Amino acid sequence: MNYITENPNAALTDGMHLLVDALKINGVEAIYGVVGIPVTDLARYAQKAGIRYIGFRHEQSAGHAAAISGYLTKKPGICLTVSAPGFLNGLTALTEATINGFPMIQISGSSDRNIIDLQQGDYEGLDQMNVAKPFVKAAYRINRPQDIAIGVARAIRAALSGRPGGVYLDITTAMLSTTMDVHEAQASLFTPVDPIPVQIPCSTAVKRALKLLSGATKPLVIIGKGAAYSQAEGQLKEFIEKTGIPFLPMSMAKGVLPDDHPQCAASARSLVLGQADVVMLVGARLNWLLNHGKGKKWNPNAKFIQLDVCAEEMDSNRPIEAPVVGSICASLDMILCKMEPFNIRCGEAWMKSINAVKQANAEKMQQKLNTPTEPMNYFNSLKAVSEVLQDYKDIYLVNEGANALDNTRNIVNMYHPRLRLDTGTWGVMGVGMGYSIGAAVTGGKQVLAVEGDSAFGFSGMEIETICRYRLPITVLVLNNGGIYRGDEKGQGQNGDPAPTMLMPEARYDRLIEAFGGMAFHVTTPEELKEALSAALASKSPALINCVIDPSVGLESGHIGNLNPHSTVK
Ligand code: ADP
Ligand code: TZD
Ligand code: MG
Repeated sequence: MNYITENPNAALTDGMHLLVDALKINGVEAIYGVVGIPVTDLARYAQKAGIRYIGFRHEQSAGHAAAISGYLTKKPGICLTVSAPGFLNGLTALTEATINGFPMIQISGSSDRNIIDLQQGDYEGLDQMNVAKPFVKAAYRINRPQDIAIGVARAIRAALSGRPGGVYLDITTAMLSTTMDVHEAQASLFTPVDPIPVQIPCSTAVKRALKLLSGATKPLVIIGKGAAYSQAEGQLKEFIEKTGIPFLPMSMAKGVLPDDHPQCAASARSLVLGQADVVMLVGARLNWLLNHGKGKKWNPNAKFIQLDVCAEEMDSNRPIEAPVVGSICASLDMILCKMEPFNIRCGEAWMKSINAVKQANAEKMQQKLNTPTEPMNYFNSLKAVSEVLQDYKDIYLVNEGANALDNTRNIVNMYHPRLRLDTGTWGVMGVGMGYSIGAAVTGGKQVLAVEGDSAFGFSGMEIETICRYRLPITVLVLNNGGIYRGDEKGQGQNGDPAPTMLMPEARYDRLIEAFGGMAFHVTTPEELKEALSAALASKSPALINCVIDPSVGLESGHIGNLNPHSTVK
């Protein structure tokens, strides 16, 4: 229902109503935001028009919810913010969406341009569009209601086409209240045709890649979250199984093919990176997460094939011998279609050596998982989690922290695509509750968020949002009393706690009690299993405070090598 069908006798509409109509005809189903001047009525009208409005406690979480909904649906997630401070709070999430390649649009009200441009001191005045520009894929401002349809279409195209990303859409207070003829306004609306144009790769590039792969003795496929986003799991399964090549999933690509697939080399990561002679990257960048494709972790003679929609990604960190620029699904389709004469088949010896390492590492891991400790450590607690999750293989797993992140990634297997949602390319804390809410609202499945106690604190107030909307989200706080660990002594003279310390006895479970959710406090794997089973079975908001030994975390988790430890103590 648009403004005209709802108000058949109206002669005029205004920017606020027309914007809602434009979002509606473009298929927007949910808006994540925080209201205030000048967008409160906009949210009300959107709700009235049948768009779900999810109101948050902080714009950053609303932005993360929008970003993850973009990742899950291939439609831009929408975040709504007020001027200046609200806009800035949302901008971190919008920037992160851009870095991660998630389609998202932040729509922000903005104050009077005349006052802002002369710097005369308006209420929440800021030159928002120009502030946003360096951080986002595109930034636009709509000054007149007759430009709304075009403005929204441009934002959608920019968010979705090529490498997806974050778009800032500035809507001025004056524009929102400007009226125009209702029939002209409705006639201006449209939906962009083919906003994600398929990019077909060049067949010469595909043949070059296949030739390189056919000469490999130790081939490896690395699957990244670009492949997960593209929903390329069907083609990837066919390619991997036809060729017998081992694969390594990047963190959020876990589950594109199941972690227990016989060709999954995740638990032989060092071996495959150190020895592979031809590496095929499918929607994964050679950034810090892959040591930029060079250095002691990599076979120095490895040659690279890269499937990516973004041409300038090629050679970004090291030479790419066979770039295949195109949409991942289209590129894999062409590879599958042209591969027969190249006779690509992974040799048995390579898979055998991988399997030997996988088995040895699995045994080492089993030993750690099965060793009881008091208090619990990351291994025996996450073993309990992974056992309970055997009955919940189809739920979202949101994950952030340092040790809480790395250990969960290593211990908890994923079996389906796009269910593991984590700190992503930036390694940012604070995505937890926003991603959980966005996934629950968008995907209609329940969510388990495994959170470090520090990580949880960045968005913890959103448990009120979770309870208010009665979302099926269980938050598991792995509480070791600090950032990395919780047993450090402060070095000051005044008895202040160490920089890494949080409150050792903090009872995060009591927070959710304030909002009527289910609360658990657990200190043993048995209690954890029982609490997690009850929480997940309830399909309602729950928080488990899980006490972890404060002394067992590693500084910076698994990326301590990036920490510039002082040489002078
Ligand atoms: P990971 O962190 O999992 O390694 P990255 O975010 O670094 O993954 O890389 C994802 C890559 O996927 C980006 O370079 C992006 O351009 C690419 N990508 C995203 N969507 C598509 C698509 N539909 N087709 C091709 N490439 C894509
Ligand atoms: N701020 C932001 C926005 N992102 C960050 N990554 C950090 C700060 C620094 N940081 C990390 O890189 S991990 C982490 C911080 C603060 C928290 C680690 O503590 P945790 O997890 O309790 O979440 P563990 O299990 O104690 O390691
Ligand atoms: Mg911690």
